[in-house]
Amino acid sequence: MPNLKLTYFDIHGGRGEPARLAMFIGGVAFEDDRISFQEFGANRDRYPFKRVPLLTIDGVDLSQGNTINRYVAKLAGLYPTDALEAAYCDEVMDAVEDIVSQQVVTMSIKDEEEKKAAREALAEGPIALYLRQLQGMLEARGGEYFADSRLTVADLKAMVWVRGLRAGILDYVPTDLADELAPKLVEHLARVLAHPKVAEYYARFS
Ligand SMILES: N[C@@H](CCC(=O)N[C@@H](CS)C(=O)NCC(=O)O)C(=O)O
Repeated sequence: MPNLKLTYFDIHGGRGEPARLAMFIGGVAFEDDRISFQEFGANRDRYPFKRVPLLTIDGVDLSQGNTINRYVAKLAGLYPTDALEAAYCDEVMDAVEDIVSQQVVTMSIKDEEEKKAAREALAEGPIALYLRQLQGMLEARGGEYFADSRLTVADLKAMVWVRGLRAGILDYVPTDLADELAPKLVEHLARVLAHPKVAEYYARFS
């Protein structure tokens, strides 16, 4: 097994969280390099594209959250070997990445009224669309997991997004939006959080 170090913010969400979870679930040893926003700012130039997450594999950098997710999920046994199931898994991860990118745009809005308007439009438009669409995909795959009829890294990526919405990480986006528009995704969130290793992972931080 290569020597692995995952560098990401010290938060329970975001683009680095699915890879941390996947490695923990699969018993893949890694250095969990949690950095503060200040440390990131001071070392920004060291990261590829000046962004994180960053996975260092035997000292060599690998960037891009979903690329990292796929790689570590293969090591952890959380990525389908069947080509079509792998595509279903990728589809969900890329869809979540789409909506996260749209959310991030609103984070730099300084004016509070402007931010409120942008977030309300986001909630009514893109977030509602992605919640409904992802719920439809889950139902199309049997209703329990997004791919391979078992827990995969796609479930971790979707869970982290829905968990963040319900936790209120985005001011002006109602925390019950997922419950209202996509109750099956909320059930999915509960299912993933109840996985013994996921529960153990979050219990370490409470
Ligand atoms: N396409 C990249 C985007 C990475 C990204 O934007 N990361 C954010 C944190 S989640 C970041 O480093 N932001 C710092 C900045 O934009 O200055 C990926 O999927 O990993």
